[in-house]
Amino acid sequence: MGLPVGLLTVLGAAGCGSLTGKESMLQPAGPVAAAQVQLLDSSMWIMFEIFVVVAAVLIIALIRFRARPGQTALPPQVEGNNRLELLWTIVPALLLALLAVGTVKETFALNASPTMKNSVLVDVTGHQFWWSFEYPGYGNLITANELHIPVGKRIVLGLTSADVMHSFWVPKLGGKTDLVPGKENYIWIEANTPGIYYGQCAEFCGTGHADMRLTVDAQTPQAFAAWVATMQHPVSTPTTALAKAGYRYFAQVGCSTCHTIGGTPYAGVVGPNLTDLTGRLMIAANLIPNTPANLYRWIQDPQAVKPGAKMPDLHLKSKEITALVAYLEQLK
Ligand SMILES: [Cu+2]
Repeated sequence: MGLPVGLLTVLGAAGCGSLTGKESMLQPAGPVAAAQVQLLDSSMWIMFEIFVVVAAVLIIALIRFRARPGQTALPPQVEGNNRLELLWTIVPALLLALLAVGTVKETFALNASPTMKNSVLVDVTGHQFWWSFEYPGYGNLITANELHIPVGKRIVLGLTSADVMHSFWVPKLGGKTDLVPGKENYIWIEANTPGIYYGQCAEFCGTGHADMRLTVDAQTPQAFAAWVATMQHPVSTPTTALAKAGYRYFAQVGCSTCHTIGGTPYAGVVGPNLTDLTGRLMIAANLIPNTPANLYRWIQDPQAVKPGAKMPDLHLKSKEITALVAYLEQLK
């Protein structure tokens, strides 16, 4: 990382930490983000050098041509200087051309298509205010808000929206690209090392926009294969009496109208797919940790947890919520 971007990082760290935090694009963790920060770094360098030259010329002019004591007349007025005019036209043009070369080169390198070789395709759909991830190459398995990917592999994302415009952005891996209703945009990302990478919708999409978060769980190929296997054979049959009651309530009170649970007849598509719910770190699009107490709170009054959430308050009784939580806690 160069000096200008380094300075920016220090300033950012002193201000709010967002430049060095878990959503820092200045700490790339994959080739796409690395190429993008490289581009930022080179343009910052160019601008930093221009700043130094302009500031130096300004300071010299201020000192050298300042008004001296006893000087009353105006200094000689000059107008036009062909050599200077040429210089400050050609130099910026050359610098911009230099930047254009890098930008165009990276734009082509980062171009993605669903037929890209040696890649995993994931169809991403933005919803107010959560994310759906579908894997066409793995029997169309679907998950929500936590994208699982194998490390060291190109992940091609086909981005679209079910309602309004959203924008996919995982700063440490790359982005940001719009999800437009009725259109599919393609980008690719790749993670170098296993870990959790944090992202956020980057296009204002309504009340719940700030809480439309996501994570990318980059896994070793073995761990990813294990996750795929679990998803393809989900555990969805309730075992305890309470969970069995929860399973029935899921249809009776209306949860199944919106949610799908793999391995059951529940196939709603309005809300997030809950098949691997216990495997998720967070709920409500990565807003609160996935604990039974939080799940209870969320089902009881979604708006109180996440203002603007489309999940309705069904005015459920406490015994219904307790049973639903018991059932949902068994899903994996
Ligand atoms: Cu948004």
